[in-house]
Amino acid sequence: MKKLYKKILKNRVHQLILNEMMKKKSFNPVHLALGHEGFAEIINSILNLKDEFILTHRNIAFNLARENNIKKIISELKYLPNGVSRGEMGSMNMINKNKNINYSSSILGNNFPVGLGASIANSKLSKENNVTIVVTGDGAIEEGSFYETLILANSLDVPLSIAIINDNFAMASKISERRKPINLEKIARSMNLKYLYIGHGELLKKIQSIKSIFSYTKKNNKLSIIEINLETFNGHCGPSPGWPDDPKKIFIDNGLIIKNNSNDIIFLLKKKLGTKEFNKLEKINLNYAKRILKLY
Ligand SMILES: Cc1ncc(C[n+]2csc(CCOP(=O)(O)OP(=O)(O)O)c2C)c(N)n1
Ligand SMILES: [Mg+2]
Repeated sequence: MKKLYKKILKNRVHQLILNEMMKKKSFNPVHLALGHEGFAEIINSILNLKDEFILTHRNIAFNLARENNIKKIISELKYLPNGVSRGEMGSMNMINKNKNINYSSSILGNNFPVGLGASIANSKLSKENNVTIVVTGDGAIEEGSFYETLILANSLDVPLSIAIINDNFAMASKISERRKPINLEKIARSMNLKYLYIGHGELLKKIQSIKSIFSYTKKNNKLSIIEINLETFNGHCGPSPGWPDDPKKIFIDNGLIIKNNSNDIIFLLKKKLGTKEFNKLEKINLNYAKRILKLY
């Protein structure tokens, strides 16, 4: 467990490093995922390297979970040949074929059918049965392709899992400003699909349930849905027209915790690890960040 906690802390410090670099305009704005670290690291720790990830514009927490080498991620953001994707994909479409992240799309909803195709390749067209995970958001499930993919994936019996990160946020809007609620549990029940709900601050208590749903999907070739409610601490995509301060109000010098409540997984980890152990690990991470930031 401690190994996982350390990885979550590392994911946070890596994103804080990118945030500081963004303030200096070291690369184009990145859709940071501050607040998503725990979910990304837990999923990465459960799935193996042969399982395939199909991501969105906000892919950074998963890319950092799969590729621990921040220098390769920074190179990708700078479009350099030693980046995770030879500097050809940049931020919103960042993939990493060596880590089986084979598709990330800036076009909302367009990764659902791609993920379904990948899951066919990973099961029916393969001797093995590997899980494909499509990650998406509360905004992207408003696209028709989400529902089409549910229907077809359910009919085809494939080891596909769709993870919906519900941060009640899309560009600048809350769900209530855009649409009526969508009850994913009821949709899943109506289609006889397994569905797992993770509420705010519940993630660390649901690790076993996440393991179980993936193992069900893999064993039975059945589509499953995971919905997590969490808070994204940054705004849409870094300093850019419309969001000039995003996320300039977050400073690495303030430490790894962004919010002093249970919405922040790092705050929860401090409670789990105890203040003394947490402070020690935080110091190690912040010194590491200083060394990395000096290089650029
Ligand atoms: C087809 C399409 N429509 C609109 C957009 C513009 N757009 C980019 S991100 C975004 C909101 C996405 O919200 P969500 O899926 O909840 O992801 P989040 O940014 O919260 O992680 C929108 C509308 C787009 N990229 N693609
Ligand atoms: Mg969202």
